[in-house]
Amino acid sequence: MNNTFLKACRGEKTDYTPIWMMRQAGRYLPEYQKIRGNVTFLELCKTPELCVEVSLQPIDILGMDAAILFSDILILMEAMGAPLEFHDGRGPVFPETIRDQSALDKLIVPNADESVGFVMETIRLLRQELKVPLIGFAGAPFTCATYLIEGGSSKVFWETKKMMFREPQLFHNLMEKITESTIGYMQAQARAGAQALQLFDSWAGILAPCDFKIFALPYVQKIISSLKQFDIPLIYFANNGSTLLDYSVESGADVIGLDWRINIKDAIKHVGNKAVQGNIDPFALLLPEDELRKRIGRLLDDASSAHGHVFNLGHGIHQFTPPDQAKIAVDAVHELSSR
Ligand code: 1CP
Repeated sequence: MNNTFLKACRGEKTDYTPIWMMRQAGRYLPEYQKIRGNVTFLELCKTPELCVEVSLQPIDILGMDAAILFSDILILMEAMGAPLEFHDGRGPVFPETIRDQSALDKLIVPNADESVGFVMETIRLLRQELKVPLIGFAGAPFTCATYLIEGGSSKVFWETKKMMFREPQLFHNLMEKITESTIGYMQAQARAGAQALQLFDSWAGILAPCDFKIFALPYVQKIISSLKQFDIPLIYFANNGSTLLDYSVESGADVIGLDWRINIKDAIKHVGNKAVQGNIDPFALLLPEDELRKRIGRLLDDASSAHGHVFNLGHGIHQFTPPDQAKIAVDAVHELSSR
């Protein structure tokens, strides 16, 4: 068993810096596309045997030090009773938006083992196959709320911010319900065998720090504290979150995910005795090999003072990234960090 990732999360000494990449199981891999060619995205998410296969691909093909469960943050929203559609090229769509109390009242707090049992089955099956640790995940409540309120992806988040500022109580009620659901969901993942859990807050960076503190952070803290009993590393990643870094630390997570917009050395000064995860620009994978290796070497140096460093991209790997370039990065991290 290769436990390098778990050790780095706990700030223990490792023989080399472990690496995985956010969204590593996905569209940039031809092997993923082959499977995805035969099923819709939602069918794929609900078929444990196929989820296992695509979760294993980046481990087998690229040599990542951790696997992440193949699923999507929006699967839980569907289990809460929000019909979910995925349209090729347009991304997720929630035709029934949540913009008033009566729509919110129709959402439920699901029993995760029953309503998304396929996720737990995927975790159990993966644990039998894997020789590296398995990361489970969920979307952070604020990020999930934006999809429910907007009815899908958004650029300006008009409806979300309108609700926050005009009907704050309604917004908090929605956050409360998503939080309760997420606690049940992540606890079920831990019981099924997830060895670390990550909360993805992809849209946290659209918030002013004062609003993040009131409308998002308390819910992240509630989820994190409900997971401490499992004694597994908890990772919080706020995308575009450099200005929220001190609050990310207050989340209670053991590992602070960093996007590429901050120098990791500066970030480490803020995180105290927690580990960091990140943070190379996903597009830097397009650099010529020698420059990519140099950049990785610099990042490893900059992170040398961290109390545990998990190498990652600053956000998800882009779908058009050549897999060979991802492989160069994995090998470079292993080689340049080996001690
Ligand atoms: O066509 C396809 O095959 C669907 C593409 C795809 C994939 C491969 C989507 C649609 N989701 C996923 C998998 C996925 N999503 C994983 C798999 C595990 C991994 O390898 O990491 C994970 C962790 C997610 C999480 C996710 N989904 C996030 C958080 C992370 C991030 O990237 O910020 C978000 C915001 C989503 C929503 C989502 N899922 C898919 C799309 C197109 C979107 C919308 C993104 C947007 O609004 O811009």
